[in-house]
Amino acid sequence: MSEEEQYAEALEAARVLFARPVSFVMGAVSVAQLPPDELPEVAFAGRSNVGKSSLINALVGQKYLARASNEPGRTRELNFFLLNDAMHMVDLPGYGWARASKTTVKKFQNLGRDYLRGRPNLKRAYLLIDSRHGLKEVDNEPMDALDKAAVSYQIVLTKADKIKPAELAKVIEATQNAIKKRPAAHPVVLATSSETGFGIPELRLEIMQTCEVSL
Ligand SMILES: Nc1nc2c(ncn2[C@@H]2O[C@H](COP(=O)(O)OP(=O)(O)O)[C@@H](O)[C@H]2O)c(=O)[nH]1
Ligand SMILES: [Mg+2]
Repeated sequence: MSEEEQYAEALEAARVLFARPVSFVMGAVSVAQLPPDELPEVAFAGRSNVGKSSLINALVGQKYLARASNEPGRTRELNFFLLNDAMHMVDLPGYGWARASKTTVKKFQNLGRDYLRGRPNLKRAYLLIDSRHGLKEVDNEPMDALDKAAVSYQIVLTKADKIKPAELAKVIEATQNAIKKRPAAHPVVLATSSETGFGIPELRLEIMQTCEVSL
């Protein structure tokens, strides 16, 4: 089999995995409430409104599994989703939401941070960044924390449909350059659109391989 055929086959396996049953497990508001850490897990982090919930919905091909909302304060929990009884995906609380009170914001950030630091079965965190904006000052804190905790993370650009392909290529390059010296960052920056499905099959495959799930 040629390399391309092998890759096509792997993408197909990932498509099948993400079409398997998926369910909402729970929303945890403290680390004490987290479900058992037996299954491999990936988590999605990023600013409020960056497209975390939409990306999870796009991955599993469902519109309403993760609640995508224009009201960012409503997703203040760590939301756990179980795929194929084999792995968890976790929708983390968004950071950098100015409208909630300072203490509320802090509390949720701490929860997300405590989770990211101390979860033994977390295989990788996906840090979502809006394609139109690229990395911002506010994104440094989570990257610093992940580097310090030596938690593997990869940047996923979202809403790629909102900019031209040439601009997207520039943002990918600038982002890859910006993270070069970050020890826990995956060197490859992925680009996705939950709206068009661009990049979704490739991300499915990444997650499947990261969690070492087989069909
Ligand atoms: N055009 C476009 N809009 C998106 C995309 N992903 C999310 N959105 C929109 O961005 C807003 C925030 O998305 P959401 O998933 O709730 O973000 P979250 O707060 O990070 O969970 C919603 O209005 C989504 O419809 C995308 O890939 N393309
Ligand atoms: Mg959300």
